[in-house]
Amino acid sequence: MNIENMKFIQNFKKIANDAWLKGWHERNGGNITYRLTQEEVSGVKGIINDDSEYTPIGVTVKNLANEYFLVTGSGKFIRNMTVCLEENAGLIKVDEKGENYKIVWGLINGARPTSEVTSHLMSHSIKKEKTKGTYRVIMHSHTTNAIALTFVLPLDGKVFTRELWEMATECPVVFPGGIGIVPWMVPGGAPIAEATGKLMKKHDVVIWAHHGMFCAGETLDLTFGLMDTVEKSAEILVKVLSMGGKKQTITSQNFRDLAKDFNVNISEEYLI
Ligand code: 2HA
Ligand code: ZN
Repeated sequence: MNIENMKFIQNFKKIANDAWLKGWHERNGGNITYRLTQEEVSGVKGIINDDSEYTPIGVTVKNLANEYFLVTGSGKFIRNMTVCLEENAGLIKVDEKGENYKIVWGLINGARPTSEVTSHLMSHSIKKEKTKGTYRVIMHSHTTNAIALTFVLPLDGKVFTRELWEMATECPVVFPGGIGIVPWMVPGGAPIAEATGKLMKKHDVVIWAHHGMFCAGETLDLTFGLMDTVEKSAEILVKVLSMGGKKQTITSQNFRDLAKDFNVNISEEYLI
């Protein structure tokens, strides 16, 4: 079977293109990774090349031993994922210790996995543990409005969560776990991966101040939808602040009523 016809590849290209059209991925900005299912790994067995060298991940992710990921390439443009996937993305395999990875398909002509591969794998590891393996996607986007807010709001996850929940009624239903904030850090290494991973224990959404957003989810569609919902809410907040700020809003009691009717758990820490 041609890998390009496989459903997960088609879904990956679809959300990459949708995210590009949203304006979240200028030049080589942002990166997406997907952990393959057992069936998908079996499906690609015939085309993978096991000969490449291992590269250190930079952190240890024991529970990802022998897992396969579809990853975008370092310096590659999200808008080109639909043009030629094997030039711009590839499959990597993690070794049995969870310390190294190797490229087994794609990333041709000397391309490397995303510069944020350490943050992605760290977050995958934490989500796999926390969700008993149901989460498979990490997406990092340069979402304009969420970034803009990191210049204005205090860099406090409780403040971001509450402000963004208030901007759209469905928000606490879509991200009841709230948002974590990483203060500005040098991207691309183990320290920012550890900081992001720590927040991923509690949240599906982590914002990197003055840089972008990380979202985690079960499927490519759900993860894109989460990113889209948070960014839409951030856009409303930017408009509200530009019009002079809130004159009325959704109250803590409104949120409690919503939680009851929609059967979601909303932590009281956001409802003070
Ligand atoms: O350029 O988004 O964070 C890729 C990135 C780095
Ligand atoms: Zn980035």
